[in-house]
Amino acid sequence: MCATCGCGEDTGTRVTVPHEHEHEHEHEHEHDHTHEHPHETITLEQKVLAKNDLTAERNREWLASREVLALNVMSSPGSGKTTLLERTITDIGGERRVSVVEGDQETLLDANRIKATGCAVVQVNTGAGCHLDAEMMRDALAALDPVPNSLLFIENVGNLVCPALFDLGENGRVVVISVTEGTDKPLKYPHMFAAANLVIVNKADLLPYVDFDVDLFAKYARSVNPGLEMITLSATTGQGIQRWYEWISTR
Ligand SMILES: Nc1nc2c(ncn2[C@@H]2O[C@H](COP(=O)(O)OP(=O)(O)OP(=O)(O)O)[C@@H](O)[C@H]2O)c(=O)[nH]1
Ligand SMILES: [Zn+2]
Ligand SMILES: [Zn+2]
Ligand SMILES: [Zn+2]
Ligand SMILES: [Zn+2]
Repeated sequence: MCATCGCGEDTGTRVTVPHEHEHEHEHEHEHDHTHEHPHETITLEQKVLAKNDLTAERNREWLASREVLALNVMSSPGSGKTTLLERTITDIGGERRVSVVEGDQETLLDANRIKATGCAVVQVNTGAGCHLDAEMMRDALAALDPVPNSLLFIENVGNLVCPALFDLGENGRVVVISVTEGTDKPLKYPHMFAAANLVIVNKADLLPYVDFDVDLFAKYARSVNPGLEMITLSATTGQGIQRWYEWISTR
């Protein structure tokens, strides 16, 4: 259960037993239930989000005043966020100053990996929390103090749910999905994909070994976010990664 955002509280959640039959057919048989098929929704305390949005707006102004481009990178645990950032910093860090805010419940492991690339980094540990919020971002910005005209990556806590709901004041949202996670993720976690500006399909080197369907995935993702851009790449082999760098340079 999430202690920070209230997403574990039972407000707005429903338990639904799926039908045994598909709904392609006309229903000629009698039903003693209605045919509303509620989707599970997350209802957050409006006050929590309103307060967060206010702080996020201040963060955005602060970033704009320094002309810092901040990209919020979100994914499930292990999709390859840190690996992608390590490679990105190594490849383009010479052209443009880069710094990183790392979010994890515990440990400095990711911050140490980023630090090893020579990049400025701060780690935010959220303890019981499952996402970064705008106050954490504000504190991280104060500690990191990114230089003007630089690029700032925020690696959010590995979670496809709550990070989607908390504006940090970033300029862009990048969702990373790896090909081992399954084609259906946009349908199961629509909020995350609806909130994204770009989806990176990572671990493309593993495509020959898994049943991930890139085209179907794109179709699902665009069903919740029609204008969504998508780049398929491998953070370890580097295949397809140039398009990611081009995307950053157009922001
Ligand atoms: N084959 C393959 N493995 C990858 C790729 N990118 C990352 N990995 C591996 O996936 C594992 C997780 O990568 P991380 O970069 O730590 O993932 P993360 O999203 O930062 O994980 P959390 O911070 O824990 O949420 C590691 O073993 C990586 O080596 C890729 O493109 N191809
Ligand atoms: Zn949560
Ligand atoms: Zn029915
Ligand atoms: Zn990581
Ligand atoms: Zn949360």
